[in-house]
Amino acid sequence: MNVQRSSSGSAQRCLPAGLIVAALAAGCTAETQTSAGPAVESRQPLVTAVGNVRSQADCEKLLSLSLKDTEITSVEIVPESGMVPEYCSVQGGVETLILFEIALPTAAWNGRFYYVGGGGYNGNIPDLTPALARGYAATATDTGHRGEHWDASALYEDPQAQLNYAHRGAHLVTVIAKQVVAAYYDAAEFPSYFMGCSNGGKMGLMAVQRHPEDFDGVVVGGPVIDRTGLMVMFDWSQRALLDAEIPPYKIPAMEKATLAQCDAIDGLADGVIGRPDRCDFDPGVLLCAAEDNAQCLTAPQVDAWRKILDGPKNSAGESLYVGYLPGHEDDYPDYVTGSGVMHGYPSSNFMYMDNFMRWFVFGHDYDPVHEFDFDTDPAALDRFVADQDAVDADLSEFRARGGKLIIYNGWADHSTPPQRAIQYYEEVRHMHGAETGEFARLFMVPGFHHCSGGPGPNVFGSTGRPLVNLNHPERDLMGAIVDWVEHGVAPDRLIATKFAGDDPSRGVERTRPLCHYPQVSQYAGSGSIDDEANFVCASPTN
Ligand SMILES: [Ca+2]
Repeated sequence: MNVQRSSSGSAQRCLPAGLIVAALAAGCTAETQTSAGPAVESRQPLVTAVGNVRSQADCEKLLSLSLKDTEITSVEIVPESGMVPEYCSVQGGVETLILFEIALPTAAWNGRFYYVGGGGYNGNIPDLTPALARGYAATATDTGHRGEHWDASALYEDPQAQLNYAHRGAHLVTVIAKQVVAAYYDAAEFPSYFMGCSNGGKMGLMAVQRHPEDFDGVVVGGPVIDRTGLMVMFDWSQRALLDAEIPPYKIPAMEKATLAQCDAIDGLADGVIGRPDRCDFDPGVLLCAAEDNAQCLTAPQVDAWRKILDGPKNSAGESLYVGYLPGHEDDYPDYVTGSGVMHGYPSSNFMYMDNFMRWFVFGHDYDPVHEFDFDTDPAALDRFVADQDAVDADLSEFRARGGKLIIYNGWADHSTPPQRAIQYYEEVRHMHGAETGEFARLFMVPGFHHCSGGPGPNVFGSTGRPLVNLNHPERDLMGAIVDWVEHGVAPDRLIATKFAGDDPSRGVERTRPLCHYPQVSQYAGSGSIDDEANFVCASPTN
């Protein structure tokens, strides 16, 4: 949809006639939705309160909707619980197998639609709570198959299921869900949003590249941009660890070594590595001088870590994909090194790679860690590029429709490598030129792991994070994308919060700005380094 904007950038969008029973403020806007956590200032209210209470009968009426290739199998009113308002839950399937839930707040709808992206190989319907708590009518799908997030076995030798998983399932459900939202609220038009991380980030990129009409605003986190290349990279790191597993008890020494060398490069020795891309770290600094112990790495372990940082190469030394950046290796056991026994299995990178290689590419009996040939076997993945990779940098159609895209990636992401997100954004900038920032912006997050956690300020409304500061235009990604789409205010910076012990109830420990790439956050020279107000976003000086 197109959203009208005034030249001053203030909100001009009104909800469809008949929806607005109670407008709580002048014009079309009302009070910002109440959110849990520390109180914060809000630059301007974003969420329009809609006072039209829908009844049980309105919910049940949806059972009789006639929708293309779609059956609605059940509806029920789910009572209010904590931050989640009462809603009408609609369950069903497209083409009988692409299962979905659509959640429709009965009284607290903010007038917007939100597709919640799913992680891994999806296979189950993601939790809609984060969307409901923000006031959205929301939907999500299992993308057409059932299974644990790491399990791709249901996709074996089934091109249609693979296509549904890649992007078709989410698109079909988006189309259907919008029709259900329109019927339930009697709303002709409403803005549509997407947010997801990891595979959910891929789904967001798939949408802007292949179904640019689906969403007005898309938030993409830690995206699996090209699954084929990433799986080769994951295989490479597991191969590297095959005869040199790195046990969890050595991880603190690795973290200490990278912090010692890389922390201050960003201008502040503050325990957070802001420019890992500027740190020329060599694992050789940890080579054991004498006996192997927890504070050092054996020569094979040093070699394995070098390979993990370098990324996959063929025998001619040609790079096949980026590697990881140094810093904040505390998540290595989860993502890269696993338990450190059984050759490092099972890290999540191993699980996703092993499932892809077996169930998409080579068959059940294939052992990718032992058998993959980095000279000849990458070509075997080429047949999956067209459907499974989201690498198209031409976003012209999405841009022309007025769509806005926010991408974020942790600088300390050890699943989807930060350098790949930068490469993709640079490709988009190359395609769209100096005006790229008018519709697509990238935010790199210091000390942030894959989609969540990490020693840096790590709460800014991303997928799977504590539900605080909801809909705030600078502290909540959904607030930021709405501000951009509906108010024309592009996010120059976001504000990320580090809570003590990563527990919002224990209070704020530090706030920092996240800057619109290629700008970086720089300390202004005075005041607390734990207060974002004392930082500026500026072009990098090194
Ligand atoms: Ca630092």
